[in-house]
Amino acid sequence: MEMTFRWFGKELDTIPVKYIAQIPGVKGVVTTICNKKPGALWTREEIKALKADVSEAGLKISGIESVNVHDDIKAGTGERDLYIENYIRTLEALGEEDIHMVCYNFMPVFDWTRTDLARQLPDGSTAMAYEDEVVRSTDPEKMFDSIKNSANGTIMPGWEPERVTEIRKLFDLYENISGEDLFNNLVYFVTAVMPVCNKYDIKMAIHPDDPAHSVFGLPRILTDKKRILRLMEAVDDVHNGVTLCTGALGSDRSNDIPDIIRSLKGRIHFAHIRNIKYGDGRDFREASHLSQDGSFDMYEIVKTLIDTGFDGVVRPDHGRMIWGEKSIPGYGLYDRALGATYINGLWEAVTKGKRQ
Ligand code: CS2
Ligand code: MN
Repeated sequence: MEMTFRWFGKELDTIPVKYIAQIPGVKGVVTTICNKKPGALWTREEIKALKADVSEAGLKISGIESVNVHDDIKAGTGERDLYIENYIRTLEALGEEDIHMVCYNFMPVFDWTRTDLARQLPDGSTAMAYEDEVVRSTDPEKMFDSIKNSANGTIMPGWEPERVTEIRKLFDLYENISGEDLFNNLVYFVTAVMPVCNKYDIKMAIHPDDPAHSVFGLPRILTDKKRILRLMEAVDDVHNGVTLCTGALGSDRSNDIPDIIRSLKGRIHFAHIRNIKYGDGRDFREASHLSQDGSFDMYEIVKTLIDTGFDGVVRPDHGRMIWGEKSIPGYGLYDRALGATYINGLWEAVTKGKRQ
């Protein structure tokens, strides 16, 4: 596996990329061109500049997270072919620049959703949390304000303040779109990008919906084993793969993550490894990566990845905010670095244990 760290680029991220190079075992970053709107074309010059920023620190780009998909593609409007064409040309530019893994999601309107970006924990750290009742009773436009006010002065990807003006329009766009429509639009998109992915050996890695159920009445389709496998079978090509995000999938406590890993053998190209702690009903909060701090058995998750021959890109996912750090919520340096070290430790132990 290739241990990496997510980096939002020098303009957006609070963390200098050279600090990432100091985390034991981290050889690459997954990154993106910040401020690129979904649907916009990425040029080779821009990708080259991003590569130069990363290689200056002695690191490589292990993959892109994310090339975001325009809502016209998700909703399947008459404009979608135009945006798909841009996506294909972007993949072509990435392939030419020797980048071979692209993470994306197919969630309508919003990326991940949390109701609290800085829940206070007893040890003085803070973590992001999700309360279903808050989502059910909050107008999405209001969520923008609360996110802006608790984002430590940073911009939360997906919750850029200017997006609030398009929210009404976006909700209208999905008014008559069922989960089945969304799935068909996803298959249409994936089918369209497969030729360029095959040409350049680019592994597409769809991120599951986070949380793994519908929010604000919008359809959500990548939530469990059955639905993910349906996508794998609909476009049965190794380049149509998955980002195994333990926290996103695990937000539905009926999801058995090791079982999902086994069923996706060969199709997991990227793993987001993190832990969450369940509350009542659908509620949860994020936790440190350690098994003992959350609801998942991290040893079993790592072991199942290794047992099934997973050899892709790994990164720690959201961390807590500790040691007084102020950063993009979920994306501080310290707790994620501890997470990377812990995952590396599990990996070494499982790998050596198997040899004995
Ligand atoms: C990430 C997602 O922060 C997160 O929860 O795992 O935002 C992820 O980058 C996107 O859904 C992928 O497009
Ligand atoms: Mn994730």
